[in-house]
Amino acid sequence: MANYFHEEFETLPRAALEALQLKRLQGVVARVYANVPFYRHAFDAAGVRPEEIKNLADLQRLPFTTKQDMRDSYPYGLFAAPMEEIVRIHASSGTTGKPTVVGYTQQDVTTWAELMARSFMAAGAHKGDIIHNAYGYGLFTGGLGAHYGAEKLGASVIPISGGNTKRQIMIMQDFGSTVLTCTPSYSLYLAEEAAIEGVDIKGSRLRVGIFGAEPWSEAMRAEIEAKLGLDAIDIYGLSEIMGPGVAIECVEGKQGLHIWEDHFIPEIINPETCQPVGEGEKGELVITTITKQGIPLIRYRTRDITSLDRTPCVCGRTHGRIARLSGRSDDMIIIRGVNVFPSQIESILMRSEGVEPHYLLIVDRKDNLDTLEVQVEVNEELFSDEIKVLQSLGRKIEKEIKDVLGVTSTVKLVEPKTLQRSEGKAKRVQDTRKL
Ligand code: DLL
Repeated sequence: MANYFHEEFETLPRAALEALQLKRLQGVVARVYANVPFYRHAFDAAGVRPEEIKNLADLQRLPFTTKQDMRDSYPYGLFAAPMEEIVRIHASSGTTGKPTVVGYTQQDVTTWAELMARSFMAAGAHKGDIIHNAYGYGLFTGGLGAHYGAEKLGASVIPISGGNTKRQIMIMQDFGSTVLTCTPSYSLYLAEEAAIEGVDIKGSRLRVGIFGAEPWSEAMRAEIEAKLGLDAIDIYGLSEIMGPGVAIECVEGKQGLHIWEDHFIPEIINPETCQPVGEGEKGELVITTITKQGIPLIRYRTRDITSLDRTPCVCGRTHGRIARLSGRSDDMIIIRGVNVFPSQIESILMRSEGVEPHYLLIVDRKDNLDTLEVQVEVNEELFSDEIKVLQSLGRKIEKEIKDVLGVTSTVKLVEPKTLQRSEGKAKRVQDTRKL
């Protein structure tokens, strides 16, 4: 049987969970209507009054909230609590313009720590663990989010943050870290540096890795588990909604990420029509926060693509599971009209022997035609092989990309350790068309 942090809430029967959701939803809708002019105007424009939310289906009568709405209210316009009540501020960097700002009340910070502690337990971590937290500390929610959750769990947390990889390896060995928290790409970088230093990371005390903040694939999980000798668990979250700990896989199932439905109501919509998709179908994840005070969000469009599964899980948790996130609708690259997610290419690359999980997609436009170059590292052995062997592997991957995705590409197999490594979110796409 699984270990729970909040057994009662994590295993609530569906009917009780929905009753709780409705009560909390009614509360938050009334609160934002009273306190946030943006929502008052938006609900009035949609012709819905808070008291008309009588069941969970009524949620669909409310308008969506978008990242643009957050930008337009920069920095504090969507806050529903007075500034004196806000004890923490985080922000997500964003690639364009101003960051998206979020504020937490004391209660929000407590809820977050509890949900992260829940997430740690679902992943198989517990009191007594030594948690090596290599998510960046700062405005990014990864570092502090995991930190307070680890403390709430009662584990010992090493607030190492990102960077200085050699030192991280030494500390991990000397301090006896049992749990690693960082981006999946950084975990591989750590494994690679450990090998250079002659450290047997696979033989270390690490038992669980809790990886998220960027898309990764099932193939990458296999690679990480093989190189680091741990259970690699997928964790999801976004600063707008809370930070890490919105959803996580359970170590028993590793089949989708439980989204904590007593705090968040998930919906999956067709991003074009904004209508709900059929059960189990893929679409854009929309989340309503039902307990947040600082900045509650109603029907927030995450842009993340997934599906929702409410079939029972082996771990006994009753909260629905979202499928591994295949990418953001705005990370999707359109090459000659074909929609491509970097994670799809990653899956193809990872199937090839000798190919390393370090890659970069370069999209360009030549003579009005989009071009895709896939740069990927190969291991030493392959790289020192005959040029013919390399060429034939490159062609094999090109063919597979064409067969699976319908896109023509040029695959460039590059020398080991030449592509840029990242301590946080990996940069997988360089789209020079926009320049
Ligand atoms: O990345 C929060 C986080 C920190 C999650 C640490 C997990 C671990 P943001 O910087 O606001 O917050 O970025 C949120 O990152 O909308 C997704 O597109 C992406 N993302 C987060 N987790 C995953 C994941 C944090 N497990 C954005 N798989 C989200 C795929 C993910 N994408």
